[in-house]
Amino acid sequence: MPEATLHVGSGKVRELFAVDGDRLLLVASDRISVFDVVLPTEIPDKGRVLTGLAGFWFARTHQIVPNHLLSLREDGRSTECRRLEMLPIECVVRGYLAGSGWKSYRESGEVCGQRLPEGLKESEQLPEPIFTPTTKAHEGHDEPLDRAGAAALIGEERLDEVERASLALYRFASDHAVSRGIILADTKFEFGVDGDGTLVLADELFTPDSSRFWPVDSFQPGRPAPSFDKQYVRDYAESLGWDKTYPGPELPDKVVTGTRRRYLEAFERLTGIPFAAYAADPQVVLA
Ligand code: Q0Z
Repeated sequence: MPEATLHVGSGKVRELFAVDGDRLLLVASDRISVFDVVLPTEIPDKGRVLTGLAGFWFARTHQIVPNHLLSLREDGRSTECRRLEMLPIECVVRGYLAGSGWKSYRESGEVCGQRLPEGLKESEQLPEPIFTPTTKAHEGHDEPLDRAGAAALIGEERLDEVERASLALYRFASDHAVSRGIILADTKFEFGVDGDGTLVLADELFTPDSSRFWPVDSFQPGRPAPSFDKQYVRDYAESLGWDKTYPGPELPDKVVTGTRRRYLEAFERLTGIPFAAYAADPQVVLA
C-alpha cells in the first residue's frame, strides 16, 4: 500500500491512514482488548474477521443509510473509505440491558434520560430498542447524553436523523443475527457528514468490537450474558486474579485458538460465507 503513508490516527486495535485528501484507509489489527486493556498476545485473523463483517453489513445496509465504504483491500484487513466530517457523538442502540445501561437502570430506572419499565433484569430484552447516545471521550469513558445534551452537540434535526437511522440499522441487523443464533445485545455507530451535508455511516459496523454478541443458546436474563467472542479471554484473565490494569496477561495457545475459533464462527454464522473464501477474496462479502 505505497500510497497510504500518512498515519492520521490510532485506536486501541486499529490504525487510520490518509490515502489522499478524500480517502482514508482503516486497518484492523489482530490485537484484542479485554476490560479496556490491550493484551500482549494477538488473535490471528481477528482483524480480517472484523473487516469482513463490517464490509458485509455495509453492503447490506446502504439502502437504510449511505456509508463510507469504498473498497476492501486484498489483505482482508484494510478498508478504503470516504473521509467525512465526523459527528461528535457515539450513537448507541440497546436492545438488551447490559453493561453501563444495566448499571444506570439499576441506579435510577433510566438510561440516557429515558425511563424504562420497572422490574427489568440484567441482560433482559427491552420492550423496544432504545437510542442512547454518548459523548466521544478522548481519554477515559464516554458519558451518557440525554436528548438536550445530544442536541446541543449536533442539533435537533441531525439528532432525529441519526436516531432514526440507528434504530433502523439495529432492527435490520438484530433480526438477521438472531435468525443465525446470535443476539446483538447492543451496538455503537459513528456517523459523519459528506461535502453535500449528507449523513453517512462510518467507522466499523456490527463487529464484535462495536457490539455485544451473545450466543442465543446460553442466554438467560438475571445474570451477565457470556460474550460470543471474548468469554474465554475474560474467564482466563479472571482466573489469574488479574486486576484489570495495564499490563494485561499473555494468553496461552488454548485460549488463543478457542477465541480465534469463536471469531471465525461469528463471521461464518452471520455472513453464511466460509472464512477461507473471504481470505481468498475479500470481495465475496460485498456480493
Ligand atoms: C474514524 C478511529 C481508527 C483511530 C476518525 N470515514 C471517516 N472519515 C473521517 N474520520 C473517520 C472516518 Cl472512519 C474516523 N475514527 C475512529 C479509527 C483509528 C480512530 F482505525 N476516527
